[in-house]
Amino acid sequence: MNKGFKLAAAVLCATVLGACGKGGADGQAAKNEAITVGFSQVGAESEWRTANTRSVKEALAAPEFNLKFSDAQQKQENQIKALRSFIAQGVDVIAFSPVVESGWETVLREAKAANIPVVLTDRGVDVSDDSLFVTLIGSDFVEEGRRAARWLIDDSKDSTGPVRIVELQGTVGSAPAIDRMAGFKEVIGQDPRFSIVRSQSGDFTRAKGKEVMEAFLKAEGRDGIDVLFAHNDDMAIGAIQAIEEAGLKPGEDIRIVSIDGVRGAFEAMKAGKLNATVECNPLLGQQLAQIIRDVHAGRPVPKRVVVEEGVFTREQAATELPNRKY
Ligand code: GYE
Repeated sequence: MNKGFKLAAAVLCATVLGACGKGGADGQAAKNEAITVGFSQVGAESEWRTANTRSVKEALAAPEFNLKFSDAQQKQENQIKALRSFIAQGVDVIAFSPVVESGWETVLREAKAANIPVVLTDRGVDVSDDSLFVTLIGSDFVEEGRRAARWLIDDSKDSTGPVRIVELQGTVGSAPAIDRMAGFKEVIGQDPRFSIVRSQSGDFTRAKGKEVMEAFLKAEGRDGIDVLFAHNDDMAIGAIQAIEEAGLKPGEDIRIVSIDGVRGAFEAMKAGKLNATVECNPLLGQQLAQIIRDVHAGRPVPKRVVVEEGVFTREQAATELPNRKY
């Protein structure tokens, strides 16, 4: 900033402050005003997402917050529109869970130019300039993929033969699909018994999970698949239906490991149809609210906040089910 401009800015501030100073009450009102947050959600594609939306809405409630919530129905163009509308409305903070990783530079620059801080939740973005967002609160998806693979290796310790895996991937280009695949492959790749024979996106939904699993079964035959790795529980639950309709026993004829740890997965494990789930916690609302408070107050925040998570198996399902919060 050049000197002349700084001076002009100082004078302007003094003038504005003077105006506010007249009635102290005005200043007070401004201080207690709700923080307006524009939140752009991915969609309502899974049990995980529903729990995440509930958590965000509960934590960003009135009177402390004025939440503008927008559902993108899994389309990036809808999210970009929502972000532009938040910028036009001059919200205090933008928070969003980016459906895919790439293609955000332009709109994030627009937010920066408008001086609106952007907080990422759940999924990350791929940008060259990471000053375009303040922080990312969410899980370590690579580690989740590794955990699924480690469970599988452990569960296969008594077998010597080849293990043919089919993979139901999440939304193409999304951070969890890219990272879970990478983490899983990294660990599986160290053991020559394992091979991924087919891999396709089921877009994180039950319906697509079922459809793609049907195609896998058709292509590989009844005996061609030993294991299903699904990037989320919903796709695994859809696939379980396809496996049963093909006359096979999910959890036995085909072992299944998925990610999220939602209630539906615990029920499927209790019924013996799903072997294990890697936890991915959707209850990010409170942490998000705190980060937004800090950002709004100008306090420093860490660039990355990682959520703590575990792994659950069929043996633990019945005991753990009553404790589940999503
Ligand atoms: O695993 C899946 C959802 O981004 C972590 O999105 C999230 C994923 C979650 O649709 O169920």
